[in-house]
Amino acid sequence: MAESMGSNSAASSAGREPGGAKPRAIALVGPQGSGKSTLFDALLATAGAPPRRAPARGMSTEIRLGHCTWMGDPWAILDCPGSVESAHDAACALAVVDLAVVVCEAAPARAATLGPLFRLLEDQGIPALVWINKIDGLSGSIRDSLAALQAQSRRKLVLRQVPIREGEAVVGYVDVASERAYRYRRGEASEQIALPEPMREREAEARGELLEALADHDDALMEKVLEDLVPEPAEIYRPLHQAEASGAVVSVLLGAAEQGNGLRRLWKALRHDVPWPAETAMRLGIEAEGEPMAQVFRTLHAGHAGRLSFARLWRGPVREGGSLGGLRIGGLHRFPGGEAQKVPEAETGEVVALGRMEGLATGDCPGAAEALAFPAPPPPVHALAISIEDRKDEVRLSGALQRLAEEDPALTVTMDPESSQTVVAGQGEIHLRAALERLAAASGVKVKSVRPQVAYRETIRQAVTQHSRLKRQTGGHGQFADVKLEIEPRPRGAGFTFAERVVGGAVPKRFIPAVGEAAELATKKGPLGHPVVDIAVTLLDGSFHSVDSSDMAFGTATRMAMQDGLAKADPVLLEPVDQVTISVPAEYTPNAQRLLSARRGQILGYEAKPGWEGWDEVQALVPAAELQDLIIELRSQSLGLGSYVRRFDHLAEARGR
Ligand SMILES: Nc1nc2c(ncn2[C@@H]2O[C@H](COP(=O)(O)OP(=O)(O)O)[C@@H](O)[C@H]2O)c(=O)[nH]1
Ligand SMILES: [Mg+2]
Repeated sequence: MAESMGSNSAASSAGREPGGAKPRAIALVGPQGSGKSTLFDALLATAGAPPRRAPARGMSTEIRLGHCTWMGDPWAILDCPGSVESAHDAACALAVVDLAVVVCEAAPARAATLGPLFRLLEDQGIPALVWINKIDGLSGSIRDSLAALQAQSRRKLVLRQVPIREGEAVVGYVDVASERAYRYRRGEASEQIALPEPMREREAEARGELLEALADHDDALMEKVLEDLVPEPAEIYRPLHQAEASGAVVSVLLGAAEQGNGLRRLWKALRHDVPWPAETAMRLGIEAEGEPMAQVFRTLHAGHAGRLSFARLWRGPVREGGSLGGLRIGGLHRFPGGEAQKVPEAETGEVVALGRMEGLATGDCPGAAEALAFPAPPPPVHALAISIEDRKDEVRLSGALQRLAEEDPALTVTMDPESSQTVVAGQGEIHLRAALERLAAASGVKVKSVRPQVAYRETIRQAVTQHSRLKRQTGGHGQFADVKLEIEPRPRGAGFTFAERVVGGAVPKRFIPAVGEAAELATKKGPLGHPVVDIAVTLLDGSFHSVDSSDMAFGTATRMAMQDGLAKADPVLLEPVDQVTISVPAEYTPNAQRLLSARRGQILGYEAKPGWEGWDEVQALVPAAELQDLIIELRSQSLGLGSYVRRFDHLAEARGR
């Protein structure tokens, strides 16, 4: 018999109405290379969605959306990129789905890579299910894998399938809830077999754990467990749906996406366990009644299709040409098998792309009276300055840059007024490289990337008195001004001051403001080429000419005095020093400390990261110039898990640079 698909058709009624089931949405998330895209294709194929033209595998950096129908229920599946640098894209998608399918491998040594994802799901209250993929290559016991995963999850993980092995190879599984055994068949539904005798004990153990986990949340089941009675399947499935929807437990399923193994079992679990849009709406605080409302989780400029706003429709229906939150819906697209297709309307629960809705940004909720949460982009950890070969491309480039930032909230584009550099900052080297490639493709402009300039400053270490005289005779009317300035160092952070101690009107009052302005202007660029900070300038004395003196003449004389005076006052370079907080799993804390010390960092200490069991936060003061590639090395020394935040702390003398 084929893997049973309809046996438990008395599904929960929350989303079912006479008109049929409301569309549900899931996101496939998990580490890079775990098989999310393979699973995405396999789920769509198993559901009979039209095959896609090009299998877009490999290093996926974009979210993919697919629509399909499984046993009469409509679904949207989001294949999310897995790299840490794309984590914000995944977080945006997770904000609008009913459940996350965490795709991972049975590799206890790398279980820690799932920590941040589990934490996000827990903190946001997003229901989840774990799919341990590549079960065809399982080495070691599934028990060890589960224990390693459990160590990363605050939610209780319950194993729903026990692998059946012949030698080392996994050839099938026992379904723990139904106690049925199945043998995998490549690319086909599994075949039910008799429960192998040697499996009984292991199956009973897993079943005991499942029941115990559920009994904690269900009194009726608790009674049966305590009395050693065998519960009916429905007595298991109902509390399972509830415990999963509330995030109390996370089911763990097994399979091999590439071999097509375990897919129908996964579909069945999705069908029964994934909360309905109405349940998710309740979780998110969305009113059931009201005008149509959607939440945008991604914005894309899709060539001829124009600007697409991918959104979950929390309250429908909407029609093409109709309006949403006062904006006209220029188009509606669904993605059967992953290919865009125009549709006339969309209903509550659907994930659709809204076409040409100007002014709509990622995170917006057109039509909402309620305030919905949406993840804030993480602070940038890597930056590049871009330069173009041809200045006349500037306008085209700035338009493309704006679209790029709009598509990717984890990317910031700023113009550094000091260096005149356009600085693109984001989540890592690959993130920025991909962004610049998209930029070049979209704008047709050749861009080069360089290191962003560090905002050096300079100051002086010695007080000087500088006398300067301007005397010019050009024809009749001349220019005359004479100033004597004292230039003194001030403490770090004290800033610039100007004062005067002129006696006897040696410099008339009316010229003194011009001296002060010129002195301050001269700090814009000091003898070392950087802005000068923390100095006091005092006008001590001077002289003037009743006809030839003017504001301009006193300004010029002051500039000369500043230029000469600063150069003689023992100028010194000041470099910005940032306070850096690295967060890493505790086993990598020594690596983080070593890395900071090697970058002229002054370690301030470390402590347990609040709310993150097993993680530390290492604090240090590090020169900004040393932070440019920090994230690359940090990740390579922490299984990709380390991250950091920085903020300017102070300026420090950089002698000998
Ligand atoms: N052995 C095995 N390999 C798989 C399985 N599923 C995916 N892969 C392979 O794992 C690699 C990464 O898959 P992909 O779907 O691109 O991973 P993603 O980064 O999570 O989207 C590819 O080479 C796949 O062929 C599976 O079930 N078994
Ligand atoms: Mg992928």
